[in-house]
Amino acid sequence: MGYTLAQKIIKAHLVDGEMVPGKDIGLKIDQTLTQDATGTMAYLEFEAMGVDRVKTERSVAYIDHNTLQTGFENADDHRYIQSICKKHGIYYSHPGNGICHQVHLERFGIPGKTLIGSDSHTPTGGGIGMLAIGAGGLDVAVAMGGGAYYIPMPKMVKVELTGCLKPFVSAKDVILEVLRRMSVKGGVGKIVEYGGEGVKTLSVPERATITNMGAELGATTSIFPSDEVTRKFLKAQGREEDYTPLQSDPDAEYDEILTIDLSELQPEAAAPHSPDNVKNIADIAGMKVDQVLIGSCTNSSLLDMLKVARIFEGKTVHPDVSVGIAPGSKQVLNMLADCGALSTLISAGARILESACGPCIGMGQSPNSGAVSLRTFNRNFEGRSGTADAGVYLVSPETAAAAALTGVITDPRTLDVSFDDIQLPEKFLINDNMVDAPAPAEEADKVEIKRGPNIKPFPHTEPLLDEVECSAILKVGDNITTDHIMPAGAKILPLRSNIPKISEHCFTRCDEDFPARCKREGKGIIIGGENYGQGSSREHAALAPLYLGIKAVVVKSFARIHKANLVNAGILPLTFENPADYDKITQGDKLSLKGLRKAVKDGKEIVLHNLTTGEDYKLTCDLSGRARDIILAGGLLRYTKNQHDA
Ligand code: MIC
Ligand code: SF4
Repeated sequence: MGYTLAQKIIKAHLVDGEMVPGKDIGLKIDQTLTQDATGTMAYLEFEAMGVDRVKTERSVAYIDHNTLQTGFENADDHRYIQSICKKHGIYYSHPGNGICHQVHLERFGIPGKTLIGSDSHTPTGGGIGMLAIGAGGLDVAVAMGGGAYYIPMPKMVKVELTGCLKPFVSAKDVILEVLRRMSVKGGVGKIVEYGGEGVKTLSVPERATITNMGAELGATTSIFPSDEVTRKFLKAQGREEDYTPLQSDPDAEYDEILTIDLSELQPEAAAPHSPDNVKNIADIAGMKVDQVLIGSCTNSSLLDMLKVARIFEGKTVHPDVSVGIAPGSKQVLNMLADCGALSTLISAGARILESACGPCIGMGQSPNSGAVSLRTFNRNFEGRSGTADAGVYLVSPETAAAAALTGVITDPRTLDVSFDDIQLPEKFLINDNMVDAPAPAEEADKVEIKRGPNIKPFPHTEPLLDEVECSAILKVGDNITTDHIMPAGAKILPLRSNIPKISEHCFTRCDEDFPARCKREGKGIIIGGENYGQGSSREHAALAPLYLGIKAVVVKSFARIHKANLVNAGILPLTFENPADYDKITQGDKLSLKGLRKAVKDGKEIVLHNLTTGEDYKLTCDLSGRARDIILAGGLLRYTKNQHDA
């Protein structure tokens, strides 16, 4: 039997385990990336491991999330990360150089290599045939130290693309269609591979839009073959030597196959408040729009921006719409300036934003009350924009630009413009002057680490307790996102390197009193529904609950990265054997767990006793052997230290 593309890369990087779906595998990691909102914590963890130089082929730290500097905190974190990079062998991408995923694709990604990043949209790299996976900061720290990265061996899904996109239907509509069919939890435990004749018709930036937003499927990653289109892209980036052709074997077997005829797709939108709430634009056309934002790691390539500029040529944006545009990287912005397209965007009345995440993570540009905001981004979770009652629609750049002009949701196919002459350049503008190389190893000793007063150490952890008696301190429903657990936004993000402080905001979007209640009770168990912890890779969604005394999270099912983050933090992730038991627990019930250490060690079922009702519920602790050892040790940092000390 032949191998799928992802299986080939996994096989070439396998250092532990067997390639049997669901069984844990350890992968050698070639490259890592971090961004600043997760990076400070990841580097504190890296420092705690006591490794001098990174052991990867390439590690890059990007500053793109916390770029709104309303106090000293973010700037201090940037300085800290810059000094860490210099000392420990990591490349440092300055603020202004662009969004991590866009820049990594342009300048560092290599087909066939493995990449993990402390950001859930790391799969953007799948656009050039990398096995690129989002992970918690601690996993990235371990990989930088030369340790393997562990995941359950995913199942393989093939998306067979046929035909070719019609004008004004774009890559965003492809991934929205996949989301419509698979849902936000349809990809959990799976890798999505794109194949078929239609692949050839998609450029690398278009492929990257699709793999980027594969994160919203809950998939481990998504990947495209590396082919002539990839070679041309790398050549245009002055990196043809990084090209290797890669594809799945003709007789590769997939667990699931989906077929999409590109020529049948229509412009689509993910309506509030979930990326899989997909509607046809034609069905929602005419709705009044208050804000249009174009950018984010999903849709901020040169190609996207050139199309928007073409739509805006000689026009003025609608007076009732606030239009913001954030080109994804310095390369994109520079090239837009050089070809005059930037001037077109400015003339039309767009607000040009920094090449950074910005509004996508609630760093500014919160829309007006009750607004309809059209965004080319990848997440539209309630409240993420910073305006609690705003409704965010996720759309393609073409659809966003059309609405920016008309003031209402508009099918871009009704526009009277042509993209026929818009193509990727033969040569991109290459200027890496905002990426600092690290100091040579022999000078590393001289580099001083700069720590600001907001940077607080990793919270205290302890080996798993054998018994826990505490209340169901919070009960939440299905599809709880990490934005619910640990909200972001301009006010809270500067606290990412200060767990005691950031924990005061934990779950406050669902329940204002949660942090105070945790402090009063000292410990607790969280009860949740399906797909608990979907979305971001932020380990803060595990570290803040850890700091607040959460001992276990009992749910119907988990999202992958968050479950791994709970394990890494030493919080017990448990699932109901019978999902109906979820309904029998009321917030505030007194609960008890006994004989935990032995049950976890032996992989046996655990009984949750409800002291308030007298009932028992059977729970599963579905973890690999290594994950069980991590939980027993009290988290990955303790586990790694114990291993070093042994
Ligand atoms: C996001 O899109 O939610 C983020 C902000 O990029 C996160 C990382 C973070 O919370 O810092 C992600 O996707 O992992
Ligand atoms: Fe940044 Fe948004 Fe992409 Fe997250 S999804 S990396 S916040 S642009």
